Amino acid sequence: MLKLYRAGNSICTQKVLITLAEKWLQYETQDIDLFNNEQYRPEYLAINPKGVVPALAHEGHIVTESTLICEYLDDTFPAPRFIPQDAYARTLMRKWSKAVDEGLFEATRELSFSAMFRERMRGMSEAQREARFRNVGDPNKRARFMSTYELGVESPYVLQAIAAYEVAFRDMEKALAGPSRAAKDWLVGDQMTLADINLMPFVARLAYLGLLDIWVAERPGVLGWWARVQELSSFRTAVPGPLSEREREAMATYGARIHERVRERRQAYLDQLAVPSAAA
Ligand SMILES: N[C@@H](CCC(=O)N[C@@H](CS)C(=O)NCC(=O)O)C(=O)O
Repeated sequence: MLKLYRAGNSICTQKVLITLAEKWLQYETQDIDLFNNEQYRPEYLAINPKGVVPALAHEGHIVTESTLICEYLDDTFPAPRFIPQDAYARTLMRKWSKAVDEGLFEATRELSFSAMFRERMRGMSEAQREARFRNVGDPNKRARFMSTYELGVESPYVLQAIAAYEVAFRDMEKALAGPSRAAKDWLVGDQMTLADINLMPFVARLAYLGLLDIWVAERPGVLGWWARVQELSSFRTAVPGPLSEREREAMATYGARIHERVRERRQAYLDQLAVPSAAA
């Protein structure tokens, strides 16, 4: 039997839920309440020493890291297949996973945190908040958390997030609607792969925060992809399905409060990238 350790509205868990739904797999779940620091309880740290969700238990094995869990599921239950068989296509798929793991995940965390979770943490008692920061063992992660908690959308990490999304959407647009090729439905090859599944929750989170237009209003390839994603029953079951009305409202409300400043910071980032003309 498969058992998934998960948290509500966790983007990393959502990738795994989409993969499970695409494969029609049955599984048990255990909820880990991140706002009650359950991820740092010794019994959970024995499952995932990083103190994060998701984690998957299967036949005596524990698999952590959402990208690896999705690959494990695809290798173990290969019908239907979401890892391309062709070696080059598989490499392209993994490039997208790397983009998520090496930049987009933190980008999404920073934006969500600055918009919303920051407010939730403000509502915690001093002791709870301190426990939360103290328990984050990785100094880099703690610095990010504290900066975004203290500075919100003005944090330098939010600028990194804005830049990471810019690069990801630029590359997605190139892959989906590049000028030299006909528009494509999916990022790698003709079929949906783990590259698409990996990205879905990250794009969805921006959409639910009401921030997606900042990056994609003029990217028809990405807009077409996002429209296709929202039609998938696996996506609907895994991502918007479990969200409560309160969670949806919170994302929309808190996202709206930072929209203008995120837009301005993205514009400043683009302006600073622009090469000055020779006449200037
Ligand atoms: N690279 C990991 C990241 C996991 C991760 O950070 N998960 C978040 C939820 S999306 C979490 O558990 N956060 C709790 C915390 O940092 O205290 C993965 O993809 O599984």
